[in-house]
Amino acid sequence: MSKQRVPLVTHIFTADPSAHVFNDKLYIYPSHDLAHDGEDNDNGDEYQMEDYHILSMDNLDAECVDNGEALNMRDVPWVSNQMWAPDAAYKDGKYYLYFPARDKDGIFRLGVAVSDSPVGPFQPEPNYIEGSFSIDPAVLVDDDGKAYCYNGGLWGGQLEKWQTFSYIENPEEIPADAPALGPVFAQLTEDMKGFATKPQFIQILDENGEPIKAGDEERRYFEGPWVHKFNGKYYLSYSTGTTHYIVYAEGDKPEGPFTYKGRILEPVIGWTTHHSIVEYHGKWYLFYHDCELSGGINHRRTVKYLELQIDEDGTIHTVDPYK
Ligand code: FUB
Repeated sequence: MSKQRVPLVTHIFTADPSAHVFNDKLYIYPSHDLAHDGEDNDNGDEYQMEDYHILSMDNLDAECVDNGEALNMRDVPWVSNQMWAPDAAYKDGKYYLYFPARDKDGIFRLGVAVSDSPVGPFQPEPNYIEGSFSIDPAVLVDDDGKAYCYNGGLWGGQLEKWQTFSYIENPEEIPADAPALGPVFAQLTEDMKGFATKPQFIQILDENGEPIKAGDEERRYFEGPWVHKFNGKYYLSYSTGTTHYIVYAEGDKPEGPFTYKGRILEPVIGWTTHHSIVEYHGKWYLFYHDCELSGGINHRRTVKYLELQIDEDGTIHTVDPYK
């Protein structure tokens, strides 16, 4: 029976799935949603996650296995709370888990932890990645072995506070007709544990080559970047946040610029939408989450997947998650 569009696991709540194929198996690196008594707010205070559980599937028909706790915030010296959406990468025999969390000053940073196994346990580096800020790391290891980190999120993800690359506690709102912010791009060092280049903002352009504007909420970047390669081109996909779409843009280089192409996923049940795109046995899959199982509780999400249709020219067909 197809497991498409149904929760991959139901014994814990999982979100923000970053899917990868390692050794011909599928590994999913999700956030682990926990109960929260407070109100939902624009700061994301309801997302109080403390650890990561890696999911795996021998193939798409196999059971999805929870491999247990792979990293807990109590073991990461620089973290105070909120371990949000992670990603993972493999290089030279080691697996790297990248994760955002608040440091002891309440500022979101990116951390890295290392393991010999794709499911951990992961050994965290003692400090966050120097020069990192904001949330939602996604790492692409390119065909030439160079690795790139994409990241950033508005509102609770604090990206507006870093618009000058220095921390501003109370930044001015970005005018609707000004270029939108982010995402952030940096090349990783050879050892995968630091930034080799200064973080820079990626440009996302419209069909006329003009930057997408901050007020263009159906197309502007909000959070949750992902980059996949298809026929030699780079495809940056992301959440539009307030309008709840997953959209994508196409580029010739890993650092962009990227030109907006269209919508991948219509809104899911729940406020957030967050995805990854992976090729497995010659087909393309979208991993995503929604709040159907919890009846719409925003911080109680479950990870699902569905097959994507991608044309030869890279065009991705829009999917309605419930049709
Ligand atoms: O899971 C916490 C946050 O919600 C993630 O970092 C965002 O992408 C959104 O899904």
